Amino acid sequence: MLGSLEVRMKIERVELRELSARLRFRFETSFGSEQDLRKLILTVHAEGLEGYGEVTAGNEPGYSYETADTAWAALEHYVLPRVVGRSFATAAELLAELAGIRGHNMAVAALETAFWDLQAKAAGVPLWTLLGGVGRDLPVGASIGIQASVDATVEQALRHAEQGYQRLKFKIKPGWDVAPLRAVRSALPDMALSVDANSAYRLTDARTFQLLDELGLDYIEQPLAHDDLADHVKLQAMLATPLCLDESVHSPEDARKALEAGAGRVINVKLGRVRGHLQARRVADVALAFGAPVWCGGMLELGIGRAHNLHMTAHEAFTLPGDTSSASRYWDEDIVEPLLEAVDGFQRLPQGPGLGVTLKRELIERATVRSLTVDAGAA
Ligand code: OSB
Ligand code: MG
Repeated sequence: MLGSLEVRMKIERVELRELSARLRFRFETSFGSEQDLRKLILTVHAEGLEGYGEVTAGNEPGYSYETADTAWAALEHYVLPRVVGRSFATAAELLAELAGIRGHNMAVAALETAFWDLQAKAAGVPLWTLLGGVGRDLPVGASIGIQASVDATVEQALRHAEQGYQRLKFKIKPGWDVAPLRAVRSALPDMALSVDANSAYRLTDARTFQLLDELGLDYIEQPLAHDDLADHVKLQAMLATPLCLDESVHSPEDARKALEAGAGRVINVKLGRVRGHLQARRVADVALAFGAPVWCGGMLELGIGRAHNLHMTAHEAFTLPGDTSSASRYWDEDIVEPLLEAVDGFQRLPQGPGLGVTLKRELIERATVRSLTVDAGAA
């Protein structure tokens, strides 16, 4: 019992919305290319307060089997009916109620993170304090999509380095890897660089990674299959560069097994992928126990998800720059105030109770494609 920080709250009503959001750039990865994104946000009403959560699924099942549509269906049919009208004192209690739902972590995380926002608002404290974080400015990098040419890649690299980003990560795919990274390395000899393959390679591509190994990258993110650890162990043994796992880690148990086996040495934590703040903190604790650095990944979030990422990143295990770059890189207008902007390569922790952001309601209304309200009376 955390005493006054733990408040039993009855979930009276949940509003789910799908928003249409256009990125300022087309974002290409090894699994596809997107610009017009379908984003789900939810508002949980309890004890006169509002908690906010965001679904981080993409439009298509390329990064994960979850999509905006599967998350909508999971929330409507399985998640919300189990919790609306019920009271919970902790996120652990809330997750226990949802234990019968296998997977659909991004759908569950939207609710779980909104519940944390409510708890922090009830306690009158910023969310990061409730999560056990350390008050500090958060170093951030930028994730740069596959570009049309090597020159365009170098240009992006120079632009983002000039903006102060503390690590640049480049998306790669077979046939688009060594050449662009060599060019970026010679343009920025001292910059912290990484690559993210989003599972596009196989162990038979080891030669490519041996060439990348010569470029002094901070890490190579998720080179092999999303459901693989065994081949990651073999690849890691051939390389000096640490492997970083993203798609392979859905739980603290996954993180422990991966680090024990030597499948990687760095962990990317994403709230949606691991089911929310409580599990994210447990993943971070596992990594800390292994001495493996952790950082906060991104899913092209709107302001609600971006704010949740920042609060999560306050945990002491998050020592490497995250992907939580400036909101204005992604969007002409974001749905929250204040705008979450990096200054000289650091994001500030939002202050004020809970998430520490307010919703721009008119903008959200205009962007809404569909909405659903589940309330205690109807549930
Ligand atoms: O693998 O980290 C990834 C975006 C969508 C899906 C997966 C990934 C990403 C990114 C972008 O790398 C991170 C961001 O800038 O939000
Ligand atoms: Mg990744």
